[in-house]
Amino acid sequence: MNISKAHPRFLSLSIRERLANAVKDGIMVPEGLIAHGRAEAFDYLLGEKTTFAASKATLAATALLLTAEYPVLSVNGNTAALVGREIIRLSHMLSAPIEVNLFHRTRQREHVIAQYLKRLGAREILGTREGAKMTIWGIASPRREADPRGIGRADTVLIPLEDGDRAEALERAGKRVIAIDLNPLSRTSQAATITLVDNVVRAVPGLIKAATRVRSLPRRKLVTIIENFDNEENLAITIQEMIGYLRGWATD
Ligand code: PTJ
Repeated sequence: MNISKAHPRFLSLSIRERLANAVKDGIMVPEGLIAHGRAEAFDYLLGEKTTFAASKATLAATALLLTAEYPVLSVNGNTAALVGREIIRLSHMLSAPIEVNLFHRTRQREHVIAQYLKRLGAREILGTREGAKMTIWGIASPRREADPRGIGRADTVLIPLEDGDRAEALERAGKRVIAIDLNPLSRTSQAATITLVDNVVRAVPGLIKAATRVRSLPRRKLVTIIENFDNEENLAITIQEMIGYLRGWATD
């Protein structure tokens, strides 16, 4: 469909179109459309913008990624479809491998997503069935399969659009977890070390921008940024931001 750029919901409509095509191409599962719809509702409650709390989390997450010994970027169908290009750029900036990790895991989808990301410029994609030989215990889905060269040995993992099981299990395995999830109430958001309550289409470009800005800072400054961040407190601020936004509508 040809969506007019003049349409007030152009961005949202074109993202939906991109996702519908990603389902046709086998990158995304139809369930991913439902997940996206729910996230859109949360995005509305934030005014569809990156809030103060999300910016703070983005900075702390960037500091965590830059100081990590072995950061890994995990990618599922929705993430590949929405920000495949940006994830590759971030992976180059951080020298961090990309690993495909799917809830609705099939060999075919792993392959389709890996090929898609390679066409966009990724050098190597970990986590395809031959590589995902390790098990992360405590995950009740095929997300438990991990690549020993990637998430298996990572000390820090970026997990956009996840389910709570894996966030909790990765934390239990001693890894630091950065989540991107528009739902501040989700188990993922609550379990992560740092949660970016932001749309992934803004959050990943935000990480790239922040990394460009702070990557030359001395390590101790980056560590101070991390130490000054409290995820629980930041999620509470996010909920206050939602309430404040709604109050604005109620009183206008
Ligand atoms: O590609 P697969 O097989 O790994 O499947 C991907 C989905 C997303 C279907 C799967 O991981 C799933 O079912 O996830 P959940 O449990 O629905 O959780 C996804 C979370 O991501 C929800 O809390 C959504 O609010 C959030 N989310 C979805 N789209 C976005 C988002 N958060 C930020 N930006 C989005 N665009």
